[in-house]
Amino acid sequence: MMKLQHKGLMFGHQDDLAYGTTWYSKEGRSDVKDVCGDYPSVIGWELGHLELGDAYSLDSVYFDRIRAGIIKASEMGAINTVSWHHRNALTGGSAWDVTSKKTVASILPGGEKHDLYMTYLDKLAAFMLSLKTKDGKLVPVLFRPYHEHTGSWFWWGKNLCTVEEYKALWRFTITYLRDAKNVHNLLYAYSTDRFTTSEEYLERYPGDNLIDMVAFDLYDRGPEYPATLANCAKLVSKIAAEKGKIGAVSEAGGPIIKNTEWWTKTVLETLRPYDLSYVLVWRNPTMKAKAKDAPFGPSKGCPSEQDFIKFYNDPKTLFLKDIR
Ligand code: BMA
Repeated sequence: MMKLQHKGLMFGHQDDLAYGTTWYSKEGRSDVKDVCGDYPSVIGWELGHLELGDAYSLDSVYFDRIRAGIIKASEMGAINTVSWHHRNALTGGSAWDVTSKKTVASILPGGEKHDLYMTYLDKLAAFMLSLKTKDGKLVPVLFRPYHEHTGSWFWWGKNLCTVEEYKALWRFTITYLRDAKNVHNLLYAYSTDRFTTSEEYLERYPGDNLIDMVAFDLYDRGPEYPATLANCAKLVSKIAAEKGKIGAVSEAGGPIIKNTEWWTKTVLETLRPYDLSYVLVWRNPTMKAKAKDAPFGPSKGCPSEQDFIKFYNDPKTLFLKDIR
């Protein structure tokens, strides 16, 4: 990934192999491949509800399928990244439950929910250690928990915990997974939401010894998007270069039904000047199940299909065939 980040911009898609706008769980199928004939080079997965011991995720994907998909993607030569919208251990609510400012403190050592949090991590560790190829090799995964913390919509967000508590959460989590659970197949990604300065970006950064990738999430919600995306991309690629880390746009998404040149004119032209590892767009919920969520990736017959093919054909973008 360090070398590829100077060669081009990889394309990622959340849950790409799990479901698409019109299908669910079909071996080998991908909305992106339906459109351009190639798979994304980065595949995102979500582990929310693994901590509950459930059979399937909060996005209705069976964990057995996620495991098989991660292994398959790695064997194909793709990079896997995993997010985790795990539940609020203090209130019992979802990751979006921001009713208490004590959740982070409660799961840290000494806190009333610390033991419960360790059971979450035990389940996570077992899952990560089960990611083995046929020849017994552990699959490397870019793990990206506690993201978008410069906003305050998750229980780990900026207004819900102190800087020290947030850093301690990372420190404890990584140390426990690595030293107590012997998990060594993870790279750790720090990923903010929007920010304007390097100081703001790094305010809650847990440290160079813990983090492998510096990234940010940014969705297109209006005309200021290209300028904001350019500024964040400029700052993160600079921080990545200075620290010798991978830099990425860990989540993006735009109004691709209305803005049919979003792929080339907005994303590609804005990110072209920067050496970033990848841009990942969020999921394509199956229309029937979640009609309220718009798809962020392309799909066969969607209005921006031709523009996505242009994006695919541009030498700057790297899909699976480009990195194998
Ligand atoms: C959000 C939405 C939700 C989803 C969550 C976790 O951005 O897509 O529908 O449950 O991510 O993947």
